[in-house]
Amino acid sequence: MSKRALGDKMIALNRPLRGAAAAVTVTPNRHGLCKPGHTPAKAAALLLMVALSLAGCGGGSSAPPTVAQSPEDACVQLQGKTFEGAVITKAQFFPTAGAVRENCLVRGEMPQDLAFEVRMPTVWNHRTVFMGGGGFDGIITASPQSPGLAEQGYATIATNHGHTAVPPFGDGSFALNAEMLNDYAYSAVPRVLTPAKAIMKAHLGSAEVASAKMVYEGCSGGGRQGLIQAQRYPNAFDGVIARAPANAYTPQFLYYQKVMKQLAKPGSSLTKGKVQTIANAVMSQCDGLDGLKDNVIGRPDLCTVNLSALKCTGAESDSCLTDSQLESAKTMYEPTSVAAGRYTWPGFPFGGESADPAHLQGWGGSGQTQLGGDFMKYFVAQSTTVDPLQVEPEQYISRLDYLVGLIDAVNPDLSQFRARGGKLLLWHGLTDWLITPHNTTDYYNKVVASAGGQATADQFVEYYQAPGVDHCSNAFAGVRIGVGQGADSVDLVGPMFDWIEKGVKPSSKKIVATDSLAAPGFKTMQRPLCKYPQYAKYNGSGDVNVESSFTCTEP
Ligand SMILES: [Ca+2]
Repeated sequence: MSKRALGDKMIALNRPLRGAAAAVTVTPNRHGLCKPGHTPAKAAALLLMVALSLAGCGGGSSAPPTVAQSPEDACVQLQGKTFEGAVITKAQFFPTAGAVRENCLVRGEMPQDLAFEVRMPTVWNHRTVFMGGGGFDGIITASPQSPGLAEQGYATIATNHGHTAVPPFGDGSFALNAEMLNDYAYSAVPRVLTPAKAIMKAHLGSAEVASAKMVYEGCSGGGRQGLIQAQRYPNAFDGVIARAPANAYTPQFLYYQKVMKQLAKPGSSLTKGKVQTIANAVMSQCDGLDGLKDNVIGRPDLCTVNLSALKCTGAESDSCLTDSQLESAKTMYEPTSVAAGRYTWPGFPFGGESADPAHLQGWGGSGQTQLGGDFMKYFVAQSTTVDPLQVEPEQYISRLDYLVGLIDAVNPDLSQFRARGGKLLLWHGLTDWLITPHNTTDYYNKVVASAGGQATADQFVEYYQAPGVDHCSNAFAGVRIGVGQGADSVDLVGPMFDWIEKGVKPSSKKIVATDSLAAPGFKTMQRPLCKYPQYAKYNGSGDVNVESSFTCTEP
């Protein structure tokens, strides 16, 4: 067991029981008897016993001693039970596997097709994370954005958001069903939360669960869901971590359609070689602006590239662009305005250009075409047969306005969330070509303004940019998907809980990100993650793969 895991275990063991009249710490043992202090050897049965034995311990109650169940028995007996309208269709016990703690995984199902899972470690660290999904959802994720939750004893909750689909992006046809669309847009998380908490109370202990903090963390569509919670359900979570949020949902998809339309024009598509030509020009002109040539553009805000210099002067080749191809590049970078400015989408910064059609993100990649196509087809036109490129937004203004109100999460007024002590962390990769980091920067600036200024905002919101990081991560299912060569893996859950439990701001401590999947020829790197608008500046000496060689610096 690692030192950290051991520490968490001891914290769990030493935590006073929070039951009625529990004035002194008492710990039930395997036989249901009570005594001061704790017995580490009894850890496996301890937390389960808490729920069963509170009435009989410390309060002078005459309730009889309770016979202990094994953690496995306590888990599987949940099968078939109903909690707050959710039926338990699976209750499976997992023994310790490597560093992953012994846990109980429960699946709950509700109408129409809303399903969720709650994973409860036997030795719980008294912290719960609701893990967000992404794309069109439809699957229950088992992958946290912050690494190591199962190893550290976090309880986790996740949902399919009201329908079943195939990864990675799902299928947008569920949007033809109004109830499923509502679940996806905003209601799945609060609907799931009630039975999930009831299950946790039954298994982990009512008082323990009631006193524990809960955080939502998600990326992309999950980042949007996180912001929905902070904006519309301010009491649902103590903290929200929104990574690369798809919160300006409707304009984002209108941008995708605009790109698809541009690339479909005769002579306007961009070969992989041409995009690589653009990428090479950007990297050669902008990499060093952050003080270190390392294939990571740390200061895209300083990066300006004259794309017209790439115009073909002789025969067309992959090393130059025609006028119509330059127009395609401009469409990618520049802000989008649809329906005379009714829907706007900020452009993309330089860096992260990628054109492999197999990529999930990138210029005209499958992420944009599938998500954008299904949005225009099923969400906007509500048709199974229409060609997405033929759906003219101007003809669907009322429907688009409805979708903005239903799905988008752009309200910067977080005063209720702030008033109840809620904290928000925003994070975005700077080579993300599915959702522009400018969108998150814009939202952050609006939240700061709405809060009345930086000093007030600093009390409850922090924003982090991750240079050289693609959409949510540089890897998907263990495979490198984009061009990012930055440090894409970082634990934000730990810093968030320290904030909401102890009042320690994330920015007051060093947060270190690492490269989850080093590219061939590149060493695994560490970089400090810096609170916006700071950036990680190379100190001028030292190993460039070690975080101590960099200092968070004001631009
Ligand atoms: Ca650099």
